[in-house]
Amino acid sequence: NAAITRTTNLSNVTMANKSRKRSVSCARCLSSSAEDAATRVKRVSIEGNIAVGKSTFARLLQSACPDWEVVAEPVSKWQNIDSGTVKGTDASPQTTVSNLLQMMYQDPQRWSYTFQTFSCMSRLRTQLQPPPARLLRSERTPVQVYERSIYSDRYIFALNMFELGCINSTEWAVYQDWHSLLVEQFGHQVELEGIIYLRAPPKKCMERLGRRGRPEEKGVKLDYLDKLHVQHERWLVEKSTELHFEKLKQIPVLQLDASVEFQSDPELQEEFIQKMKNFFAAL
Ligand code: UDP
Ligand code: D5M
Ligand code: MG
Repeated sequence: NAAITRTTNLSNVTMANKSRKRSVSCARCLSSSAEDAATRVKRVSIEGNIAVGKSTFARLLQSACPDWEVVAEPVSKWQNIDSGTVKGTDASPQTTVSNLLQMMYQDPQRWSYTFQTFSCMSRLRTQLQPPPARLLRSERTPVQVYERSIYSDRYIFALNMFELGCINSTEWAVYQDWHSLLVEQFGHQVELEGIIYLRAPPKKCMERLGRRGRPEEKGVKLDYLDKLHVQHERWLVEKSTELHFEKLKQIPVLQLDASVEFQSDPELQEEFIQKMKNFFAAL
């Protein structure tokens, strides 16, 4: 059932890689021999609704091939923000830890904008990390796979928060201004060569969300997953979301049907991995 949607041709990809080379070398401070190696590393993100199975799929990829490196979503950072020291009852200082993920779900009007700033900064930080030496030494097609990206932050979550009224029009204008500036300034370092879209009906995601039982997500309703599903479809399938970055408009998208129980099915896993190999080889 999976279909490959290719929205760019290979010559575009080659040209983009050449133009990427110079900025990769200077911004990541690599030697000229490492420069070629870094340029060869492809970067893709796994996108999809909450609990569709991205982390499960990412673990599968990580164990399938030593030339692939998976970068997990920094959820634990959002759950544990060191918000400074306060005086304890015995006058000794105590560290307070905030759970911004929980705060956002409990009071979206108050915390959505703050969450978007922190989520985007933490993803940017990971997208700016140079590839590990193991990938630079690889003889084959080395790939870095990110669980979501600074692009889904904006074109899925922040946009949805704005449409729901949890981010007001002033916050949305400010958000878009600094997001565009960051993407433009960091240029090729934050570009992706491909996107893997794990797709499943929102009801299936709801079922998996319940099974996972993350405490902060207890109040998440099917209606919220429906809305996020529509955002994914607009961006990655219908291509009707207004995008602000040329490269992103051209990006190849591999769509995988994640409604099947791939976690416990070795044959399905093998099928997915073969599709990954073909997709990566064509980037
Ligand atoms: N899961 C499942 N079958 C699958 C894939 C995932 O039951 O084929 C479960 C998985 O064990 C977890 C939940 O669905 O309990 C959500 O998966 P994951 O955390 O990977 O989703 P993500 O939010 O990262 O997309
Ligand atoms: O996503 C992890 C959790 O974090 C899930 O509850 C969705 C939430 N999330 C991730 N990114 C964002 C942004 N940018 N805004 C709001 N909420 C976000 P999971 O799909 O479980 O891996
Ligand atoms: Mg996950």
